[in-house]
Order: sequence, then structure tokens, then C-alpha cells
Amino acid sequence: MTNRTFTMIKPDATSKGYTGAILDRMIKDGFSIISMKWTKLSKEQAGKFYEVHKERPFYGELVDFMSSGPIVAAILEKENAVASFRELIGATDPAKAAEGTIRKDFASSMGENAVHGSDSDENAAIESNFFFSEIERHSGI
Ligand code: FUP
Repeated sequence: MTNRTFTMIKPDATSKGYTGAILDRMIKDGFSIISMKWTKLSKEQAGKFYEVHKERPFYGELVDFMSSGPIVAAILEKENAVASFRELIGATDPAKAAEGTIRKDFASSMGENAVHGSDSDENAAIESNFFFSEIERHSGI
């Protein structure tokens, strides 16, 4: 699974109409879309997805925000996908994100930072399984 990562386009970006532009960045950077869905998380689902951050002070806000509007969830494929995608999206805090990164251009704050990207191969697999069934993950694309 080292050639795959998982992403979400977050509610701030979908509501501002950035979905197409952000997907375009991903495709132009060489990522193939393996699976993709437009959906909305319930509070419970957002809480489960971000369970690792349960003890952090921003957890409640994060769960409220991630369940506040539509998201796009996708599995992407490219060589060295996790690291390459983290580079494309930039630092968690858009104020610290490098020029030309997705967060630099589309995110507004640390919390509302436009996109998610898995931080390891293991989490990419866990997060992909959270959103997509086995058939959806092996669609033959
Ligand atoms: P990242 O891997 O870059 O998405 O960042 P983290 O896994 O550290 O954080 C997950 C999400 O928690 C971020 F996308 C936004 C939110 N967050 C905050 O709201 N405040 C913080 O101080 C850190 C993270």
C-alpha cells in the first residue's frame, strides 16, 4: 500500500467552491484517483475518524467543523504517495505552508485547512477502509 494515500477535501474548501481546483492540483501533480466520494460526516463519524486526537484541546472544534458540511473523500495513487502528497498539501498551519502548496492557496486557518492527507502508510490504509469498501478500493482503475 506504499503507493497509496487517503485524502479529504474539507468543508471549508467544498463550501467555497474549491473542490474542482484542488482535485486539479492533485491530478496535475501525478496522483491517480482510485476511489472517490462526495459525502457528509455525522458528528459521530467525524469523532471516530479523528479518534487519535481525542485528548487534544482542539478535538471538539475539529469534530464540529468536519461534520459541518460536505467533504470529498478519495484514495490516491502515486509512487511514494504519502510523503509526496504531504509535500503537495503543505504544513498543517497555512501560515507556515510553502508557496504553491494546496494549503497555502486554499486554507484559511490551522483548523480550517482545506485538505487532509494521511501521515503514514498504515494510517492511509486505516482511513481508506473507513470510507471505502473492498470492492470500491479495488475497482480495477
Ligand atoms: P495534518 O496531519 O497536517 O492534517 O495535521 P494533524 O494530524 O496534526 O491534525 C489534524 C487536524 O487537526 C488538522 F488538520 C487540523 C486540526 N488541528 C487543529 O485544529 N489545531 C491544531 O493545533 C492542530 C491540528
